Formats: sequence, C-alpha cells, structure tokens
Amino acid sequence: MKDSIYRGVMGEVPAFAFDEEVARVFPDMIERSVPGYQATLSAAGALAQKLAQSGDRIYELGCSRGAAILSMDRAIPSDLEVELIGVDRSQAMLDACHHDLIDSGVAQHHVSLLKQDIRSVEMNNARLIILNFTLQFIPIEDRLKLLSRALRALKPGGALLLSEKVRLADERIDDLCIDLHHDFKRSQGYSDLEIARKRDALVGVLVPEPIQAHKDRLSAAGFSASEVWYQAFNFCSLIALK
Ligand code: GEK
Repeated sequence: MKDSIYRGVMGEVPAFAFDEEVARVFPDMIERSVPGYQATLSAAGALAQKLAQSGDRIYELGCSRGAAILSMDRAIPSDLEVELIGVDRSQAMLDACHHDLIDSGVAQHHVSLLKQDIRSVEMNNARLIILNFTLQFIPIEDRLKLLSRALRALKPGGALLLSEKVRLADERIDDLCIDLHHDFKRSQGYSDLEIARKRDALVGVLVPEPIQAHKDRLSAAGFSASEVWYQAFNFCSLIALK
C-alpha cells in the first residue's frame, strides 16, 4: 500500500508513531524514504548465509514487517537449523509481520516474533544481531546498555549489523546530504509538504548521531572492531564483530 500519511495532515504534526496506519504502508514508506534500504536487507541475508550454523539464533531488533528476516531466511541454506527471532514493541507491526512471514508460509526456518521492548529482551546463542534503522529510535542514554547486552548475547565470531540515519561530521556536507536525501524522496513521489511534515513528526523521535559516536559506542560496548560497509548520503550501515 502506498504511503500518503503526511499528505492530508493539517496544522500541528503529531509525533511519529509505529501505529496501524504506519504498519499498513510501511514497506512502501521505508523503501521510498531510506536510500540504500534494499542494500541493507541484502547484506543481512549475505551475512546470515556466511555466518549461520545449526543451533544458532539470529535476532532482528525492531523487525517491523520482517523484511530483513525474510532476506535472511531465504539466504540461509534450508538444511541448517537456525532460529530467526524478530522483536518489536509495535503490535501493529508484529501483526503485519506475522501475516507476511508466518501465515503466508514463506519462511523456511523457524521464525519467532516477540512483542517486547528491545532494551529488555533476553537474548542468547546469537550468531548475528540486526539493528536495521532501529537504534536511532532508542533514547541516546539507553543505547550503550543495549549494545553491551547484544555483545553478551553473541557467540564468539558473532556479528552485529547496525544501520542508521546519521549526522555527518562536516556540517556543510551534512546539510548537502540532507538536501540530496530530500531530492531522493521527491524523486520517489513525495511532495515538499509531505517531506517537511514527516521531518517535523520525527523531531525528538528519530535521533541521529555522528558515525564516530556509533563506532566509539560499539567499542565501549566491547565489540572488537567495527567498520562502515555502506553509506548513502546520511544513511549508513556498519558491521561490528564480537
Ligand atoms: C526493517 N528493521 O525493515 N523496542 C522494540 N521495538 C522498537 C523500539 C523499542 N524500544 N523502538 C522502535 N522499535 C526494519 C525497520 S523501523 C525503521 C525498522 C524505520 C521498532 C518500531 O516499532 C519499528 O517497527 C522499528 O523499530 C523501526 O529492516 O521506521 O525507519
């Protein structure tokens, strides 16, 4: 379904929330809003294919409608016994995810969906943890604790995929990339008004940080290495190793 949520909003724009209306249009919304989104989904699949072994768990924290889970499910050989666990606190997203992945019978591996806050979800035996554009919605003061818990949940040799909207270190290039992102959204059919309203709705909800802040935090959490493997304007994705 096409995202036209901010076409009709008049007056003060309410804060963005992952409610039923958003869940309904989410695949279209994220595809037309996040340059490089498909590349991050492919990377989740490629990483899962490379790293997964029987007995592993793979978590997607903030799974929305499960696009990354689906990419990993397809990429992991069917003879491996791997459990894919999606966590989200939005019931509307989880209902849609359940419909897309489980009711439809497309998943070849065991998929579990948990309605929980990712800050308190229990995780263990993980080979791979995916945070695909989710950490940006967690209050900054809670981010280190979450990453430390993710590190503890990973098996030796495990990895984290962290994709985020970021602030670029150079202010002029940051401004330029924000403009280029808005051009991207325009090219995807969003109007200037829709772009402006969505931006207002996300203030204080989606809080981007500099790439170096993410790298420093991953290191503080105990990850042995992290590198940016992909960037499109002010959207970036890192791989971190236990
Ligand atoms: C994808 N990864 O398609 N606890 C649980 N879930 C949360 C929390 C929280 N504290 N905060 C936010 N979420 C997906 C896209 S969307 C990204 C992820 C975006 C959930 C929220 O309900 C939403 O489903 C998801 O994180 C973020 O690859 O909308 O830009």
